[in-house]
Amino acid sequence: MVITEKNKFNMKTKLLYLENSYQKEASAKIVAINTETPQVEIILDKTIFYPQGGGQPADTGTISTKTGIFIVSHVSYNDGSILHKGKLEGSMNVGDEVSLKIDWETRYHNMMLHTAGHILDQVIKNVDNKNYGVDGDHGIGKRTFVAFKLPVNESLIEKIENEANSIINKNLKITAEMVSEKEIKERKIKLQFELPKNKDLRILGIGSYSPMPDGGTHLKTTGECSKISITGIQEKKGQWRVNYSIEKPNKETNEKVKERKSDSIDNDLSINELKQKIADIKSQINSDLNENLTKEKLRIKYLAKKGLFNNLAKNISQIEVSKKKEAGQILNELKTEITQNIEKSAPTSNNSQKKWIDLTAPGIKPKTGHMHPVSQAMEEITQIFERIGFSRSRYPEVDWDWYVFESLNMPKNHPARDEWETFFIDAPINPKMGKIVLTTHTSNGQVREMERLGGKPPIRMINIARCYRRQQDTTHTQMFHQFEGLVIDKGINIQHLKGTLDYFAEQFYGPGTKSRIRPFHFQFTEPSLEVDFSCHICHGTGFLDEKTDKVKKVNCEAREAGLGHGEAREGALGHAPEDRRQKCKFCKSGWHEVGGAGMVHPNVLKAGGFNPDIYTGFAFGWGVERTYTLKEGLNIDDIRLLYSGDLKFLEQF
Ligand code: FA5
Repeated sequence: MVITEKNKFNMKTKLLYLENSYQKEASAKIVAINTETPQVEIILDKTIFYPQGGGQPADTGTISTKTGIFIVSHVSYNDGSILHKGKLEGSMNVGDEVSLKIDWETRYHNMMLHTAGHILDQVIKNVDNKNYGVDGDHGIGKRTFVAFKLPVNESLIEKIENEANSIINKNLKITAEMVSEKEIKERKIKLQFELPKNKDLRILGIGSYSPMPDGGTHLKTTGECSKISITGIQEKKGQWRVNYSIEKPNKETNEKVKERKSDSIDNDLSINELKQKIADIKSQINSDLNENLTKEKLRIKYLAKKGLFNNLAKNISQIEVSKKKEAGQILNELKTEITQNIEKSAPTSNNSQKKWIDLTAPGIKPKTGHMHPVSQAMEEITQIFERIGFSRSRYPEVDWDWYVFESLNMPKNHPARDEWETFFIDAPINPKMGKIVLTTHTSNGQVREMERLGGKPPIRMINIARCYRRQQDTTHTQMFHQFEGLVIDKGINIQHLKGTLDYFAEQFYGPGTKSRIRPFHFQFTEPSLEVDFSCHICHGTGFLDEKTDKVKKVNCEAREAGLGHGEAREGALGHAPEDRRQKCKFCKSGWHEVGGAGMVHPNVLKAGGFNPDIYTGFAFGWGVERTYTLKEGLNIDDIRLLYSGDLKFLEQF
């Protein structure tokens, strides 16, 4: 319909800003448009644009469709219809669904000024029990004022300001509602104005102050308003105007306002406002369906975590308690409707949304990962042992006390158990197997492997698994890995063990690396040994100097002659080594300890069903992390780094 001087007052516009002053965006339909006038005029079925009046300036903003954008520069109220005036870029027609957006910053500032005017009205009315005759006139513009019929004495300015600002600090609730003449009487509402007869009225309440009629937009609480100052009192057009301003928001005032807001009272949302918002969403989804938006786009816009539905559903906390059930129902209905609409929407995007592909552009190389260094080490260890006939087994990392301790010749309450700082599982105790524990070592696999083979050798097992102990420092982690070797057959002796250790040393650390065994004690091996490997930096000498090669040679000869390590070094150099030579910081002694070993104890063989008079065996168990970090060139001085999840560290391997 074309807008004419005659008809422009007949088209009624729904005033959304009266229901919710905080609505910044909405959708609506064009009812009439006039492109003949110097400024294009548009009338909508509903609007969030506030028209000039009641002392509050008109909103500005945009009205847009896919085909055009209308820059709103002025809005006026004409007996129920709202006329938006502005500049149209592109085209728009009657019936078009449009999106409305107001300039929120300007509106919010106007809302603050307008609310400040009402606060001043209340204060001045009560300031000295004198009736100043509220004029009801407010102005926001070059001068912002509230008008009275009688002069307000300038000596009262400070008092008025203090009172007004204390209302702000009290953070009182501000309400606006439509009431009929009858309701006003029934609820005994005392108004500051005479009521126009036979007409519903919008009244504004600030805390418990008596309400006043008002058609403007308002803050939800007085606490949102910045500090008020009176800038002068003047007589104009037969009124007495109290001019005022509000403090420009700055960092400090913003903080104060935020504080007041955060401990503020609930901001109520009426069920009608909720219904209006629901209607807006429905009309938006209809127009999106017409646009053939893809399912995915619709889903993101409406149903995603931050989508329109969830944003709206969050408001349910603001609904008055008695209406909550109804609100829940209509929100559920909305969700079902949105879901159904998305289901029947277009499966893919339409052609206009297809993107060009540049076939000549260089490809993007996908990032490839690699195995964790500890997994790489386990792989390498497995292969080294497989080459000499071992096969890999896997045994539980959560196991019975029997396999972890008791079958390994460690009866209950044996003090040797204390060396393994054990994590226990809170579970019923089995009469034979005992408690359940997180395995402290891979030795739990020894008796299990023997049981698996039912007393029939040969056994050449390599068991690599996770272990757990209550330990944490640069060389210990609560979870770590061990690899356990077990060989059982007729005639197995300690030379087989030493040969296997030397073989592994050369294979894993490189040619020339030696193994060393030292007497030790484990309950499950006899004899028991600790195993060391020679340091690749000082070649087993413990010192870094030019004589390293000589020292190495003499040490080897001395070892062959049965001399101790220190004795050989001193003998070779003829003086105390600490005097002149620099100690190897990596090993400090020429050797690195990696784990334990020994000949399987007869009691363990028995526990596994092997006759110790016929069979013998050796076993060893070392930490994977420790064995790995000693490799040449790695220089890892804190094994916890391996489990830090730090990609910068891990990507180096
Ligand atoms: C044992 O665990 C014996 N079961 C080894 C064994 C097996 C001896 C077979 C005889 C026969 P020990 O507690 O010393 O021994 O641990 C062996 C190795 O596991 C240590 O030398 C170390 O390399 C590694 N290790 C132990 N605790 C941790 C830990 N918390 N973090 C990282 N590595 C560890």
